[in-house]
Amino acid sequence: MDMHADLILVEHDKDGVDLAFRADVLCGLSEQQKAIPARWFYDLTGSELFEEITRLPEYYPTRVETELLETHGTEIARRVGPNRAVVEFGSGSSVKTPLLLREINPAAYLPIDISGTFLRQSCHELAVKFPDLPIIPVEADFMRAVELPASVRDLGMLGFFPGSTIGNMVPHTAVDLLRSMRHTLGDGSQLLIGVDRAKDLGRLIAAYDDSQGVTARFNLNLIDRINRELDADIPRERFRHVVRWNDDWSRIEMHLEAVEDLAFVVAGRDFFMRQGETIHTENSHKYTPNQARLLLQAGGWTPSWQWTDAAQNFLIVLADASEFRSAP
Ligand code: AVI
Repeated sequence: MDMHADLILVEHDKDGVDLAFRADVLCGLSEQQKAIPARWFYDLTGSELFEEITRLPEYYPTRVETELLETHGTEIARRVGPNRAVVEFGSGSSVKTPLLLREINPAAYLPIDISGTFLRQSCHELAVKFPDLPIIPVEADFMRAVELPASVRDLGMLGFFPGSTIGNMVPHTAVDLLRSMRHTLGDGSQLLIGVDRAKDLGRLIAAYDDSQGVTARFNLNLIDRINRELDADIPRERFRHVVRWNDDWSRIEMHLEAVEDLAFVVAGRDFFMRQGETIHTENSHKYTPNQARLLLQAGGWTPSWQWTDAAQNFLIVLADASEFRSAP
């Protein structure tokens, strides 16, 4: 296997505290509307809980997107063409990534992830399934443009961003990311991206507030992580998982709501919360197909084809890197 690794970007203090995590939590808890970026959900327990979420009957996105890749794999392969380098933004899913790779017969596979641990693990699993495919892990923050190794620069590129993770970003951040992807992948590249569709509210709320309480545990696990890693004493049992639809932003929001007035300490700093006050922990934007295409256009991508399911739950869009033009 051809290995390439950029320098790791995560900084820790002498006690092993992730400095970016501490900064985000202290800053987020000091705001009027308390908020912590959703990326901090994914410690080991959070990642396991997310895997569990993807198997829940109410959580349709993973299932539907996988079915779309299965059903339309041949057509996706025809539109993409062979011998591309597949650049996945994230460590890769154990199901969806092999499905795509098997169909399109690429020249190389490059997953980009900030977490070296997840990256190495998923590359190892893929190398077993695809022994002849050059797999080149890139340890980097894909929210910024990433310089890909020289060995693949002459290949046509296909970016792959499944899972509707784009929906976890507010639109201006989503557009910034799409532009970074455009820079990373270069002229002549393509992007295959999964987007969750706007739909019936009952269906959406159920997907984020499941009957087995797995999503609630996923949300509350953030408190456990803060307590464990940032020397904090937030009383987890005094919080409840809350899911709201924000119509102005067309998004599901997850919050942690204080069930009574609370005081706690995080990394030596005192915080207070009133009963009913919340910590906003996640946004999951839902797009109509037109909105999704507009978002891609704004990010430097011209949609060329799209696939959706009969129930219109989920959308996979294939787009070409737009030519740079200044007018009108
Ligand atoms: C990772 N992301 C696309 C998931 C979503 O649906 O927004 C995260 C998630 N949060 C709660 N359930 C799933």
